[in-house]
Amino acid sequence: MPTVRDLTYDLLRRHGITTIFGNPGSNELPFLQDFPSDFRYILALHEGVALGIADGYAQATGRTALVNLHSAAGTGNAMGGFANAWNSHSPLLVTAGQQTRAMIGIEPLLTNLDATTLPKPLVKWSYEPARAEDVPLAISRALHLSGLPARGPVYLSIPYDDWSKPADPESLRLLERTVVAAGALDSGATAQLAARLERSTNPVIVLGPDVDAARANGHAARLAERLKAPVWVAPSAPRCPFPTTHPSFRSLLPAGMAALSRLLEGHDLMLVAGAPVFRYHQYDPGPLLPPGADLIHITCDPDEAARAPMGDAVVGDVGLILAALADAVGEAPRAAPQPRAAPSRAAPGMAPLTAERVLDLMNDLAPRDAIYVNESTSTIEAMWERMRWEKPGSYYFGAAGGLGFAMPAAVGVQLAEPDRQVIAVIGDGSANYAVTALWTAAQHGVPVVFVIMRNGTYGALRWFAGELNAQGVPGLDVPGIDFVSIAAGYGLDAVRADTDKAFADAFSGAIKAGRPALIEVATAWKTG
Ligand code: TZD
Ligand code: CA
Repeated sequence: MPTVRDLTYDLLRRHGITTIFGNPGSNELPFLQDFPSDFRYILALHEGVALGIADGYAQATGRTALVNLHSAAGTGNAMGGFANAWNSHSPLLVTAGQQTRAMIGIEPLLTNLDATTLPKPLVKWSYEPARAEDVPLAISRALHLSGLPARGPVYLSIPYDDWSKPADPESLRLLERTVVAAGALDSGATAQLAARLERSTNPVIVLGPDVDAARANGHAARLAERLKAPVWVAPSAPRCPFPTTHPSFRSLLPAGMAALSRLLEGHDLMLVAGAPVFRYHQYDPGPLLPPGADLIHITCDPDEAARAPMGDAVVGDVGLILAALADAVGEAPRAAPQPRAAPSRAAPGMAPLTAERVLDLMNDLAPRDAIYVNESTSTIEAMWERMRWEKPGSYYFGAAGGLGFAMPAAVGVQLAEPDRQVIAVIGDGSANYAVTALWTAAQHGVPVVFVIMRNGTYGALRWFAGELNAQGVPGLDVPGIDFVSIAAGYGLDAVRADTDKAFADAFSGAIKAGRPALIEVATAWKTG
């Protein structure tokens, strides 16, 4: 009879999982001992980084990724990552080692006290098996559940003495199971929805991250072409759901109610797919919809549908529904929307360069299918205005706004997408939350190019302080950090490049070299 541990590795293989992201402790050693040669362990030096790398990997592959954390302290270190993963519907199985069952009751060192409460409310399921024999079923359930819609992180706490116990022979049936999610509309419902779109005289399409997650960007483009509708990206976007070079593409919607409704005034129907309606940020009270407008919401997430304060919702497979609508809807009897004005180009200048100039240079010099993982918070609009993102999976940002996402996620995305160049665009504030991701990139030769935009300040917070009219706030500047030394210390090629030519040379050189690299560039605050 296999042990609980043997059966667990077989279950993981069965689900195509042979990579484990983690940071180990004593409670996890019995699971990791005699590590199978067909698995690889990606060590992160902090649990937030382990979770972030796994999040990037899960989003880019579209498959559940396994993260192994150490008890309560390790889970706590990863909580910011749970927030991002929860909001991006990232399929993650997070396991945490628990103390041995014989001692849990007396709370020895490294007990995960009330373990299942700890990650709530940022997981779909949180569980500690009642018996060792229940571990394989829990692993199987967690793997299926994380990957079923709406996807998301699940959490298992596993006492370390469970791994060596014999598995229940009946658990072998778990190896044979498949679970399939359906989620298309029937033809009648599709026709009804299509008719509603056809009746609209001025529809607008708003797309969110789950369109990109479903790799349905092409279906969305086909639908936009049939409907002759402009396409906006839902606010606070963590992914890019539509080619930014498509003539229907507009831009990122503002993250305030009044501003969003004002911008879409004149439209009588909003079709929103793959996003919550809406992930606002600043409080900007006003109407939820433009006057006279209706809203139809297509989402994979029942909770997103239920909590929306306006419109009608359809819960199902975003990709299948968009594809069916694109097939069903007749060609609209109006002219296609004019393409937006070509993105402006920033003038070359003296150091410090504007952030816009740095972005233009990256756009010019990076491969056309490069992937951008962003945590440069004051330049988000500038990126959406000018970057060329055409293929699915071209852009990632922390979905809960929790910093410490992008440096690790860039490593995970690059591991998942070895044939595309990953570029991490990171602010000099954000770069400090999960900087040890650099070490994992160096150790595994993951050739991300990290670009640190050094404007010396928490730029987005300075902007927000202005919005809130909050004067005299302390703690908004971050002077005196040498990212070149830090990156070199972790084993990367690292260089400071403050002029136009120095940046262009360093950036092109780093891409050509195919090794993990960091470029620090001084940028002007305020840009524009
Ligand atoms: N801590 C965490 C974990 N997440 C956060 N979002 C913040 C703090 C607050 N915060 C923001 O929302 S943006 C920001 C902070 C501190 C400034 C980031 O500065 P940066 O980028 O240098 O990375 P910019 O371009 O200068 O804004
Ligand atoms: Ca900054």
